[in-house]
Amino acid sequence: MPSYEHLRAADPEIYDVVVAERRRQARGLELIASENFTSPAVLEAAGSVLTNKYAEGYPGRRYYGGCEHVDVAERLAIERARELFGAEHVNVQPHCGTSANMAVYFAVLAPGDVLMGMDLSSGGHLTHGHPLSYSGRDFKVVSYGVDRESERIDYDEVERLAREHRPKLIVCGASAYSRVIDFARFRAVADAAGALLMADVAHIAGLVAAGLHPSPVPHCDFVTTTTHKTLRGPRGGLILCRKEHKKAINKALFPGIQGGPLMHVIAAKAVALKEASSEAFRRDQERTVENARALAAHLVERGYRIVSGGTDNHVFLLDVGHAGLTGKVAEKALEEAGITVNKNTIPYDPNPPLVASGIRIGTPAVTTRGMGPAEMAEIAELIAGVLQAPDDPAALAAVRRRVEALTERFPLYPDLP
Ligand code: DSN
Repeated sequence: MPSYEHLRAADPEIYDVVVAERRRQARGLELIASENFTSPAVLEAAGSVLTNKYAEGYPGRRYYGGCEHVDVAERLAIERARELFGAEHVNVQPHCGTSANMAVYFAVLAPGDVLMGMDLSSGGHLTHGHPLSYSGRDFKVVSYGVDRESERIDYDEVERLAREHRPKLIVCGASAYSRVIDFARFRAVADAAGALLMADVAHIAGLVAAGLHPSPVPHCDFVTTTTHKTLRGPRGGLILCRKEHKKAINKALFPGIQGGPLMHVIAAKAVALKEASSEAFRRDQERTVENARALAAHLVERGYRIVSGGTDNHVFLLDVGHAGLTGKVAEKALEEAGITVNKNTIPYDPNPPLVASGIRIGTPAVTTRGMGPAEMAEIAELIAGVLQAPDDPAALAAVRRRVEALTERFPLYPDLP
């Protein structure tokens, strides 16, 4: 593990930031559904000398000399991702999920083409066609949401929209949706509309790798993901695709939208992908889902409303509007008590995104720390304690003390300063 002694000597201010953030992570309850804690091995690869190397191009076809070692890292990352997900082709260079999605769009769409994706306010993502993102600016966007009653994707409605608007590309996948996504049904919709199909599995990639969520790979032309959420790798992205799209994808990413790949991050992705093929990882993903179900059920027992009534995966939305609060107030009060979540719109939310009526809760990070069913009962009690008294500093301080006692029992990176 790095000791940070050089950083401490050279730049005490940044050293202090790193130490303070490490302490925040260790002493708080991390319930942001898109965050996780990488292994020490991933941290070491990401902090290695590979950061010094320029390697524009792809393994064996670089624009720089001296790439013989980073080529090995990139080939290992590609091979491991191909095997883990059963994909025909993998590009491991996207710096993030947004650039992975951009590469797919730029590979197959021209400005003005019709792109169909899930509405952000129903659980989709900015890059699935939101007007503030490049995806909503360059393409003609048709959005689908969830059914008002069931709060689940209405596949008949998706098919109706697709037949009517004939998108060139349909995007499925979400950042705040707690139910299984039926990729086979999306394929049928895409075929009926003559569209290509892309799944963005950034949130559920770890579950897919562990066989706990149906894989999109057999059904989709493209699959994109980030590597740092349930997959528990470094911050970054991946693109999986059918082999006929290999050339277009590689070209769209580099030189299309990115320059030099982050070789230290690609090496760390390789490490994470190796870890993700282990039985221990599979078991952790299973526990992540069990914990999410248990936490949601405990909150329901306490009278809270969960969007769609529960969860099949690692995440759920708690309707705090139902408890007379806003997401903004709930997020802030929970943060003061040492519990980190993010405010999130719920389907058909009357509030704007910066206020929102929900909070998004996820269990990947607490599960990585080793927490299980008993801790989920306690966390539900702590969340309820905050939501019942969001303006009471004494109540929040009391919860914070309990959060610190709980997290002390599950040490995080004990070897780091
Ligand atoms: N920021 C990611 C998330 O929290 O889901 C999406 O980009």
